[in-house]
This record gives sequence, structure tokens and C-alpha cells, in this order.
Amino acid sequence: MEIKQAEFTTSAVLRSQYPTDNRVEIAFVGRSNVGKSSLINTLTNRRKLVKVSGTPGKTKLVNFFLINNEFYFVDLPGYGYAKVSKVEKESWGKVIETYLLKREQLKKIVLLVDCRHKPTEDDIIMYKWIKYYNYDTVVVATKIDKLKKSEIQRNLKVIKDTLGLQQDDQLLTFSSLKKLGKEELLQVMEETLTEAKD
Ligand SMILES: Nc1nc2c(ncn2[C@@H]2O[C@H](COP(=O)(O)OP(=O)(O)OP(=O)(O)O)[C@@H](O)[C@H]2O)c(=O)[nH]1
Ligand SMILES: [Mg+2]
Repeated sequence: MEIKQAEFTTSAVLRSQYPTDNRVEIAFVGRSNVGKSSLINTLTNRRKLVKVSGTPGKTKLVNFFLINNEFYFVDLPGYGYAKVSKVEKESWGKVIETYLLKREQLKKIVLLVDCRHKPTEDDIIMYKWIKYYNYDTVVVATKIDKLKKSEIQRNLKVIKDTLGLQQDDQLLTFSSLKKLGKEELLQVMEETLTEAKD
């Protein structure tokens, strides 16, 4: 699949603010600073479609981007940023939960984890949540350019074991910096769209 068109559609907090045209949605979740915005920009060949933040934890809204006039990328707020108040953390949790609850057109959740670190407690909660609600997921280990070749397999195993990935969960690697893993992830998305049409 090639992404030829990507445009920001809307930012939302409440369900009533989400698009209502029933197009397929592919959502991106992960810890703040994991590289979510960068990954979306890389996939869409746009340098500034989504703001890449120097200050982590900036995106507190659910952002919808219309792709190829066909489906949506949904950028969810990054979780687990240490330097925010408990109240703020709870409000983010609510924003994410509100979106994930019974979103019929949501056909794939891309869960991003930093390839260098063992998934955090928040990542584990997120993964369990995705599974509990029966969404299809693909886990993407980001910033793979930061690892030596010899370290990659070992780190992927830690991610797999810590999250307790199931057989049918895909695990991919990605680097926005080096533009690695793009084709594989786009392939997963194309399959998602094809399945949604059946
Ligand atoms: N080395 C390397 N750095 C990356 C990569 N992707 C993102 N970064 C850096 O990581 C930082 C965070 O990137 P973002 O894309 O803003 O991360 P985010 O997950 O959207 O963060 P929030 O919106 O704050 O939750 C930035 O300084 C990026 O330049 C990558 O593939 N490799
Ligand atoms: Mg972001």
C-alpha cells in the first residue's frame, strides 16, 4: 500500500466529536515519547503532519487523520509520562478509554513500545486492555536504529515475554530516523483494510 494522501480531520475528546462516516480506523497507542507522531509522519511521507514533541506528553486529544480518502489513522494520547499530575493522568486514561470502548470501525491497534526498554506496567495494562476488548493488534518496537544488530532479537524476546504476546499478535520493528520497517507495517495495514471489506 502506498499512502498518497493524508490530512488532519479533527481533534476530539468526547465521542460526539469523532467522525461519523464509519470509515475503518487504525489507532496508534503507546507511551509518551515512544515515537508515535514520528511513525505516523514516516508512514504518510509527511514531515509535519503530526507534531513531534520536544516536550513529551503534549497530545491529550484523539486526533483523526484521513488517509487516501479511505480510512483514518487515529493518534491517541501518549500515556505514562512521569511529570504530570495524577489528575492529568486520569483524564488521559479516560480519553483513551472513551475511544477504545466499542469502536466498531476500529480494525487494528498499533501498540508502540521502545525497543530499548522492557515494556512498562502501563504498556502491559494497555496490551491487556486491547486483548480484553478483542481488538486486533500489531506491536511495533520503535527506534530500532538505537540498537546494535546483535541486540535486536534479544530485545524483541523481552518485549514478547513481558507483554505475553499471543501467537496471532504480530511484532514488527521500526525506525523513523532510518525509515526502517515501513513497508512491513503498511502491508499489515493493507491486509487490515482488505479484511474489513469482506
Ligand atoms: N533515534 C530515533 N529517535 C526517534 C525515532 N522516532 C522518534 N524519535 C525521537 O523521539 C522523540 C519523541 O518522538 P515523538 O514522535 O514526538 O513521540 P510521541 O510518542 O508522539 O510523543 P508524545 O506525542 O509526546 O506522546 C523525538 O525527539 C523524536 O525525534 C526513531 O525512529 N529513532
Ligand atoms: Mg505525539
